[in-house]
Amino acid sequence: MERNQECKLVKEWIVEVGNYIRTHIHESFEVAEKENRQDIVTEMDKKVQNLLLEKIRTTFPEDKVLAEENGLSEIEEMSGRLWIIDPIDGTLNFYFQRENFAIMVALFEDGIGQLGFIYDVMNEQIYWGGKNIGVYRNDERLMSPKNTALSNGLLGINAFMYAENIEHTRDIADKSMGVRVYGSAAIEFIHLLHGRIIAYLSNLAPWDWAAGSVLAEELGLEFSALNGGELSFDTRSYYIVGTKELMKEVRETYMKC
Ligand code: 2AM
Ligand code: CA
Ligand code: CA
Ligand code: CA
Repeated sequence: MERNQECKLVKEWIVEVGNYIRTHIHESFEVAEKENRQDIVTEMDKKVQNLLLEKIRTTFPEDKVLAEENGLSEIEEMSGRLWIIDPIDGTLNFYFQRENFAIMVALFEDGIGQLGFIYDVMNEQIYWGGKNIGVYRNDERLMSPKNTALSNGLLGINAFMYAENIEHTRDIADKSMGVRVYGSAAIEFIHLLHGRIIAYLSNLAPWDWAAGSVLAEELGLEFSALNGGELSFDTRSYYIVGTKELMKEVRETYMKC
C-alpha cells in the first residue's frame, strides 16, 4: 500500500475510535491498578487498543505491534514494520477530567520512525504526518516552530524528575522561562509542535514517545535520551525533545555522551 493511502486509512481508524470514546465519555469505567496506585488502566484503554489492533492485524497481517496494554508491551527486535500504540495517553486525565488525553499511533520501519498520529479526542484535532510528508493538524500544514534557545521559552517536564533533579532536569528547567506539567505526553507533544513549549523532558516508554518524536523530527526538532544515549524500545527512558538550539545547549552542558 502506498504511504499516502496508508496514512489516510490509519487516520480514519483513529478518528473512528476517538468518536467511539467521545460517545461513551460520560459513562463510568472499570479501572484496575497496574504497578502502583497512580498507574491505572481503564476498560476503555483496553477497548481502544483492541479496536485499533483488530484493524491493523486485518489490513497488515505481516506487521508487528508494540502496545501499552494487554501483554503487547514487549518486542523482540526492531526489523521490519512495527506499529506502536498508546490507546489512551493521559489515562489519569481521561479518568478524572474526561479531557486532556489522546490516542497515539506510530509506524516504524527497521527502527526508523515513518508515520506519527496524535488524536486529541475531546477537541477533535488529529496531528499526523511523517518522514518527508510534513506535519498536519486536521488538514492544515504546520510550520516548524521557531528555533528558540533554552533561556527564551517554556519547558514541559515530568514533575518527579524536576523535584529529584534527575539527569539535570531541574538545572535545565531553571535556565528556562518556566515549566508546565500537562499530565499527558501526547498533549505535551501537541504544545511542542505549535511552539507553545520548546522542549519536553520525561520518563517515557516507547509508546509515549514514538508518534510525537516522528512528528517533532519532521518539524526540525530533535530528540534523544536525556543522558545522550540511545532510546530503548524495551524499557522506559529519560527522554528529551526540543528545538535544535536548546538541544545543542543541553548536549554541550549536561549530556555525558
Ligand atoms: P499513560 O497515561 O499512557 O500511562 C503522565 O505522567 C504521562 O506520562 C502520560 O503520558 C502517561 O502515559 C505517561 N506515563 C508513562 N509511564 C507512566 C507511569 N508509570 N505512571 C504514570 N504515567 C506514566
Ligand atoms: Ca498507562
Ligand atoms: Ca502514555
Ligand atoms: Ca496509555
